[in-house]
Amino acid sequence: LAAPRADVRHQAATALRMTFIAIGASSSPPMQSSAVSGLLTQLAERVKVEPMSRMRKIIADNMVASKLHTSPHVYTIFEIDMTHIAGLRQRHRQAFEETYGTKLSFMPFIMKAVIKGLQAFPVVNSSVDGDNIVYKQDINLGIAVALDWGLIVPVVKNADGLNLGGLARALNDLASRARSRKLGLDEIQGGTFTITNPGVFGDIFALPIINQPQVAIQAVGTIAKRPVVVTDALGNDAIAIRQIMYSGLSFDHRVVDGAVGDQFMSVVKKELETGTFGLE
Ligand code: CO6
Repeated sequence: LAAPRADVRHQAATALRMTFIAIGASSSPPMQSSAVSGLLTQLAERVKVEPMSRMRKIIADNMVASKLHTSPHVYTIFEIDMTHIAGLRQRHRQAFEETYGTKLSFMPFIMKAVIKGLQAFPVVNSSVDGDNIVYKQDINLGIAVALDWGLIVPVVKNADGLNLGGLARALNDLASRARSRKLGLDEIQGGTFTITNPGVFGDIFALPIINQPQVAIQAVGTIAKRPVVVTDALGNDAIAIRQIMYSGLSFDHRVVDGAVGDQFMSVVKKELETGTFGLE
């Protein structure tokens, strides 16, 4: 069917608006204004209007509350050389899977490095309560998991007590149950810091919105081979192919100053570039 001409659509929309005004003035229950404007919009433009799902609405409300009404966001981006981690992963992948019965992706390494950063700078693992800073004694890592129908952030509780195998098991279990809608309410609560990995979609770097009541969130971009300048022990420069990742930290300037955000990221970077992760 051909779409009605714009003037016809406009006349229809006007007629419908009059009808709604008349209905609104009668004793029938008033129609919700969003439903009315949705119908009018459908008539006036070629669009499809659908109500937000419950999950979409919660995400929308939380994002507005965090960014506009709660945390003054500050951002920093670090370049991290993941060649060392890629090598560790390659060398230990098979034995790891045999020992722990789960795959070894980049994420458990990133989680471990983040834990080290949070231990060095506990304010990044805090919350704000009125005029108080609440330092969380446990490190509960929220991990953003993309779903076909939205986004959820299950929490690896007491992540600082887990080794690489424990982190990988917890992450893969939570992510797979998130995707099959089998998470309990307590498994999406109590996070003290969040990591999001939009790098799986090819994202170079991201500056995400803080997941309240936390004060920081780290995003990891795609890990890709890039030409970089390296300097050897004698001071000679060369261009080398390295596995580079850009990682963004969004933090709440009420309690985390720029220097602390950067120092936290320096610890994460150093750990990822040189740490042994209990593997070697
Ligand atoms: N770079 C390159 N390759 C990657 C990366 C990065 N950053 N991350 C994972 N991978 C690879 C990984 O190694 C796997 O490859 P193979 O080893 O060859 O199998 C593959 O991608 C799939 O990884 P997988 O998703 O299975 O596992 P991973 O443990 O790395 O991640 C997850 C688990 C739950 C974090 C992830 O699956 C996921 O859902 N990520 C999306 C997170 C998301 O949607 N975040 C919110 C939106 S983004 O907030 C955002 C500010 C904005 C933009």
